[in-house]
Amino acid sequence: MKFDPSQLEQYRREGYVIVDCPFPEQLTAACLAAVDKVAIDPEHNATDSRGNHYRLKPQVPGSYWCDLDHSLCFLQIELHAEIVELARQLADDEDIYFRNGGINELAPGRSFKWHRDAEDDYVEFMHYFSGAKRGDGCLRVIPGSHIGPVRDLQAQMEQRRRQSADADPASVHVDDVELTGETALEIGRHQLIVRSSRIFHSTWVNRSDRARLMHHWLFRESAAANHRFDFSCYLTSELIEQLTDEQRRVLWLGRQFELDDKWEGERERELGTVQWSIV
Ligand SMILES: O=C(O)CCC(=O)C(=O)O
Repeated sequence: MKFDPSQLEQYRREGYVIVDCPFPEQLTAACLAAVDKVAIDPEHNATDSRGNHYRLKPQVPGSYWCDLDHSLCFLQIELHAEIVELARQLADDEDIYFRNGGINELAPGRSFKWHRDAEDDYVEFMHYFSGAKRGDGCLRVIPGSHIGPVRDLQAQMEQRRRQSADADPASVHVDDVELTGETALEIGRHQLIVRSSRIFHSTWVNRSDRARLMHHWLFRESAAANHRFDFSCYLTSELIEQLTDEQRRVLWLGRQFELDDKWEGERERELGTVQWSIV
């Protein structure tokens, strides 16, 4: 699958586009079954210091990674042939690599505050497993904010937070301030948000009584020195055997490359302990 010219134009202009999932719903069902299998009572999830794994215990206390992020059923979506084709089209590079995936399980009463993920521009895929509406913490974006600096938006955000009636507007437990031009990306369960890493975004507070699951993942162009993992050290051979040659290619398995220093601390803490397999 490729983006058509109007989708490409929207992505370049607004910094995002919404498409139907180009993979079968059974792949999502398999991920949800895996979540049910490993989820624990949130009352007992004392090591989720990142606030993104409500019922999903981190493999190492304080880590971003639970048992599922790069487990086989999640990789089958992250590295689905149609997804890889879309990512290659946007990067204009056949030799892209999968940098990492992740799961945000947004707890009831929590939100993400306004931010930009990175200054580098790359494509991120976001799949809200049950869809997302304002009431359960959908994404808020400023269309076009992937272009240029976000200094003015940050200044507006800070000024509005100072004027806010909320005692602590920077708290994840309150809706962040409304910004000029923002739009809420309410989407269905079989849709994907494809967006630039640079778009300024936040979420509404999840006001439902259930956690809101969002699976997201990203690719980098071959020239970007931004490898977070050498996946051969983190994926079991049992899992790797189940992947296609094309999927192994996007993981850059068996290739030599430098890892990005940015995640050295994470690697020291997790290498040899964190691993993903078939759940
Ligand atoms: O969980 C979400 O909906 C948004 C998370 C977010 O802001 C991010 O992944 O950068």
